[in-house]
Amino acid sequence: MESNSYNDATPKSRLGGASHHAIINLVSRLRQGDTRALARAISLVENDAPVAPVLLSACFPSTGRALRIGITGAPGAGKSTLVDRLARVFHGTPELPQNNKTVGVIAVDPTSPFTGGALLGDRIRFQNYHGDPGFYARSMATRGSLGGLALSTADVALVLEASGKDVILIETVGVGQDEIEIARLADITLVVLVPGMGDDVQSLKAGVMEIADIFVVNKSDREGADRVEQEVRALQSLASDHPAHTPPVVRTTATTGDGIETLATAIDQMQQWLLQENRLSKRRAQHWQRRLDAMLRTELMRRARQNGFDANVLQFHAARIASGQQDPWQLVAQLTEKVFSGNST
Ligand SMILES: Nc1nc2c(ncn2[C@@H]2O[C@H](COP(=O)(O)OP(=O)(O)O)[C@@H](O)[C@H]2O)c(=O)[nH]1
Ligand SMILES: [Mg+2]
Repeated sequence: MESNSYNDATPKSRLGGASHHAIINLVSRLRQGDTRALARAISLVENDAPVAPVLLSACFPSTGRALRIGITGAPGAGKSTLVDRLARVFHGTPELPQNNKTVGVIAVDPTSPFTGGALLGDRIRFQNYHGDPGFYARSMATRGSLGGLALSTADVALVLEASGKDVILIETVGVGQDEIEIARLADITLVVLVPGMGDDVQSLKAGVMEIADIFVVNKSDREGADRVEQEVRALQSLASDHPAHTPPVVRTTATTGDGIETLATAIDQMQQWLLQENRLSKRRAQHWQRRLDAMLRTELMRRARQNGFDANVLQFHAARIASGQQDPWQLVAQLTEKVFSGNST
């Protein structure tokens, strides 16, 4: 799971054989709309290649303008279908250009990395955009490595932003902490519910409820949409976490497109709200605070591994600790000292 290349600290291997110049060149191509360069850069970042930090820093100055929208919900709730509809609203289609915004999509579904219906579905749904530089969709295939899924999704989003996309849609399966972290990358988070979950709304993870800016009741063509809506409203009236903003509940039928315009309007209103009183900046600063923390932890662990704190060494020490020959607290203090002094002997 972890990248072993981190163990080798020579400058060449840190760049994975690619020169600094080649990476800068790659970034300048992706910024100009070269889709192949974009795909390559995303792969490097997603695989946690040693060049990733150089690449990301080269991308960073071209970011910050895109609107990032997270779409989270249970498997099969219709997230991908919604993402497809939203992409059409933002980007338009060749027949119906509409807003003409450029759109990037990241689909994160760790439960079905390669063979999942979602990925196949995405390919089919998005194929009419092939060759259009204003649209790019990518499924995250891995769990991410050293820094975890949330961090690698954040990095992929950054690269997509640098390619000049106006809107970035991030689809995640809203189950665990990882997914909540991913949703927190977004400026605006949609939580997708479906009829039939009825009382289950109450069992939704507290974290998922907290991150919702907009509730979408999808599959509203099915019976029970009003029930789900009532459940959400009931929960909202109990919770006072959102004094300034009560997330609206929007009903959709993603398969037919019913309610999508209403949803797009709700997103637009949310964006307007965020632009008032510096709310968006504050939200992004909070995001960066969490991300910095994660980046720092990743880098410290990388340095620790470089300094000999790899799996074998760990195993060796663990055996000694277990048999009482070594004190783990002293060991950790010594190893940390070693990392900070940069002494890798
Ligand atoms: N009846 C109905 N089916 C839907 C709706 N939205 C999506 N679906 C179907 O639900 C299934 C799962 O959709 P998908 O978008 O892949 O869900 P995801 O796993 O949340 O991404 C597919 O067969 C969709 O066609 C809807 O509004 N109504
Ligand atoms: Mg999906």
